[in-house]
Amino acid sequence: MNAYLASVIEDVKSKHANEPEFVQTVEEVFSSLEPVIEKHPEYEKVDLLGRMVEPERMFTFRVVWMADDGTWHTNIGYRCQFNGAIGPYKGGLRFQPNVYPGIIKFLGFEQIFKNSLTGLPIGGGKGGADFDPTGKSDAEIMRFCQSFMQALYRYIGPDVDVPAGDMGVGAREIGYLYGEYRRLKGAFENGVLTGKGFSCGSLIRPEATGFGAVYYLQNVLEHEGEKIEGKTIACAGFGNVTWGICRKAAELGAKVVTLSGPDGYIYDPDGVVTDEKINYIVEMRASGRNKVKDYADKFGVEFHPGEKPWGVKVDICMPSAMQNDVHMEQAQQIAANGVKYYIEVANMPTTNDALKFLMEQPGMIVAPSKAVNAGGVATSALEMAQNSERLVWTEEEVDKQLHQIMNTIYQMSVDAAEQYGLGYNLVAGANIAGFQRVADAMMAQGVF
Ligand code: 2IT
Repeated sequence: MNAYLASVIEDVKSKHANEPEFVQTVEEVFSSLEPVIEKHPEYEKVDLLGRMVEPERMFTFRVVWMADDGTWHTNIGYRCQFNGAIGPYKGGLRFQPNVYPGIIKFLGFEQIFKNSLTGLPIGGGKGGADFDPTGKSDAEIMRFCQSFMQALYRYIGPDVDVPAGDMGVGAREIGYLYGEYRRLKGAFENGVLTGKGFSCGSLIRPEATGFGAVYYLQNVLEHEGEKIEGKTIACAGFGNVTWGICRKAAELGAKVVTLSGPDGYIYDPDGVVTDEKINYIVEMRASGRNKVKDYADKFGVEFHPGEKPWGVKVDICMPSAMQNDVHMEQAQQIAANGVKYYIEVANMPTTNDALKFLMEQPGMIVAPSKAVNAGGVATSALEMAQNSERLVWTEEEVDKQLHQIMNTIYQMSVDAAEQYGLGYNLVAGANIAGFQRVADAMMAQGVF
């Protein structure tokens, strides 16, 4: 491996051994960059890679809130403003008990390259809190969000840093966060947050990640001379992203046959295709119970407690739950089932060894999450654009732009891999194309 690249990876490993997810994503992205670094010796002179793995700014803050029973609780809030070379920091907030700096930094690092791939002016950022929304009342969620924003509002803004949702943060939380921001600032700066569910949110933003993933998938299928109609898809999770995939897949004549949760997975051979089933996903999520078994109980389908859905024989796997869902064991099951399309959707859903194994399977096509799920943040950038011009675009307009952006991301990835002689390699292509735009902007802006 290129000596400079190897030394930066070694440095990250030794400095951040206590942040394994962050180390994992740096290794994953950098493993694709060798030909680019070889071609650009000038990067080493200004330590471009060493600067890229160090956030421009990252901070924690105290979030204190009162539970309904009058007791007070303290959580840790985070915001990582990782790279602002191509635009205001942009990326979601994750509320989940396992949030710690390694998770925030892995998500922030991924976000840099994902946001770059969209072609839009958005830098990379991420944040969140080690707060568990499961079972919390609406009033508790509101108080938590208000306290979170009291600590964060000085450090964000429509031209500075624009948070959005991620796991545990949806339109309701964004509404409460926005209300508190507006109250503190005394101004209607609606571009400070995206994923707003009220008047100035973008239409199609809730659907965008799932719709975008299916648009990307269609490009892959077309490359293979296949169509989406009639295909069976295994999904994981039952959040906003999986919901969007189910909807678009059903509309195009394909069917999602598995969903999963922390309690296990469900198998619905008829597919999550009717409005009733698709709407029930939203209901299950909103209940705060976090149990996918509810779907099996309601629709009388199989429930497999404590298991993951990756042993089910399908045409396409779309891991859409969370990081490191697919380990070597599941990757081997997927390969043994003869699955041809492995389309990552959640941020880093595959361990690095499992990803390498899947990419080596003859005939299997692997697409990386930072490209496949970029439709979410791309539509957030479209929401920022609408907020700046004080207009709301039609559903058709947003969907048309989203579709176009996904097609471009796919094509840019294909072209970047080909340009460096790597063949049809969507993983390397996305890493290279995402990297190049940020690298150019950093080189142009001087060394800091
Ligand atoms: O992982 C992601 O891209 C997101 N959670 C969405 C970020 C955004 O700013 O819409």
